[in-house]
Amino acid sequence: MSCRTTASRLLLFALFLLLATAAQAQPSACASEPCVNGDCTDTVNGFSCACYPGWTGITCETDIDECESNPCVHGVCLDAVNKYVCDCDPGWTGINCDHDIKLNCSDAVANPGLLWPPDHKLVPVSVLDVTDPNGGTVTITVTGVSQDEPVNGLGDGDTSPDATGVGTTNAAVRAERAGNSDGRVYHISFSATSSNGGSCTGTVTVGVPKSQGPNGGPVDGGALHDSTQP
Ligand SMILES: [Ca+2]
Ligand SMILES: [Ca+2]
Ligand SMILES: [Ca+2]
Repeated sequence: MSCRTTASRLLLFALFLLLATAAQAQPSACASEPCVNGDCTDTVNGFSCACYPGWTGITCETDIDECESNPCVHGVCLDAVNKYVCDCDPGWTGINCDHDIKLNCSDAVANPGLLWPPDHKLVPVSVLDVTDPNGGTVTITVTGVSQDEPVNGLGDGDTSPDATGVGTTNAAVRAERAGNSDGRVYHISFSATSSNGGSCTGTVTVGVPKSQGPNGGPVDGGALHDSTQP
């Protein structure tokens, strides 16, 4: 090894030491912890921040507004860190308040469903089995009553009206039918609302057989006559 080469190497080594010392003397830009909500990395020009989820900005100082896209279809959006929470309007549920809280009126039944004897008395009838999957309290309102026989036809006792209770929780229908027909069927229409805000509508039927025998019916001829008419 020549003397000159050795001198060159020593010079290079000295230069390296000098540079290394100078670099160490430079204060770290990350030392002051500029990234409020993120991880800091020193760069040639200073620092850069890798923001935690939900934060943005040069120093990750800004909480991203996750409500900006209006994700809550039927409710108020509350911004949080890296998420949003929807405060749903009554009657709506789901993460985005886009699920209608529907009641189930399709399984509703009248109680009682059959009336006997046909003594022309008005009998209170309840609507049962309307369910709220969310556990709310269900309120029934009778919206109309109709029947398949005339309100005051032949052979039915000359009474009218044959139903009351529209606008209230329970209907009352008359225990009668035409003696010369196939039995009477009342159609009680109702609406149901839940304390959760859901609602549905439905119809239940109440029958008055012609007789108690196997062929006594009642046979439903349809909702032809308004039972509440005089
Ligand atoms: Ca946010
Ligand atoms: Ca009648
Ligand atoms: Ca009938």
